[in-house]
Amino acid sequence: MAFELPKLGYAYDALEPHIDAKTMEIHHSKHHQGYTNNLNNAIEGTDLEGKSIEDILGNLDTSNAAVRNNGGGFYNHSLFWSVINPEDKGYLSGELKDAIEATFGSKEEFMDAFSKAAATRFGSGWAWLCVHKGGKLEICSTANQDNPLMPGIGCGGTPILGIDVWEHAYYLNYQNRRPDYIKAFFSVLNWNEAEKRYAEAK
Ligand code: MN3
Repeated sequence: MAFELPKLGYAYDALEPHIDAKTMEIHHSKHHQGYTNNLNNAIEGTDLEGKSIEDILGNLDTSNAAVRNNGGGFYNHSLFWSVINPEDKGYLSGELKDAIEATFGSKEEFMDAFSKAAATRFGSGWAWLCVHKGGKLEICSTANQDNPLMPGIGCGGTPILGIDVWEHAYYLNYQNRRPDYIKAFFSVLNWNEAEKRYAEAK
């Protein structure tokens, strides 16, 4: 069973004005579709075929560039679409609120630290909020399409929030103004999804 591009569950223009429809359309239908196709090609006929993406990334041979880049790209974007889902966004509450306040002091201090990780990732990559077994939170960032699930990349745990800081994620609307795009991300962030992922992963 090959991997399939996940449906967004909302329209390409649903995040306007924070993330524009053209960026969403190209990002989902071209970039994410490309990672999906290339991942399927990379695992076809190998012993990775039929495994879950979490299993593939968690046991990744990081010297396998095709699976590393495209498996990461497939997983990272699937997570990204879900955490910017504009339906039923909710607000920071419950166990995740408690954990964020215990780790970072406040929601605002968490947002500052996460924004800094996203802004200072040189070149293309992602910033993440991860949860370790037991519930401990950590912010980190990864290069390219690397992911905290991958072994030995210095950023562990299960990602529950992620922001794509590749230029293709924001350049049409924000050009070089990555900090403005990071602010926009928080305007569309789906806290209910983060809370759900926290509860499942902790
Ligand atoms: Mn992207």
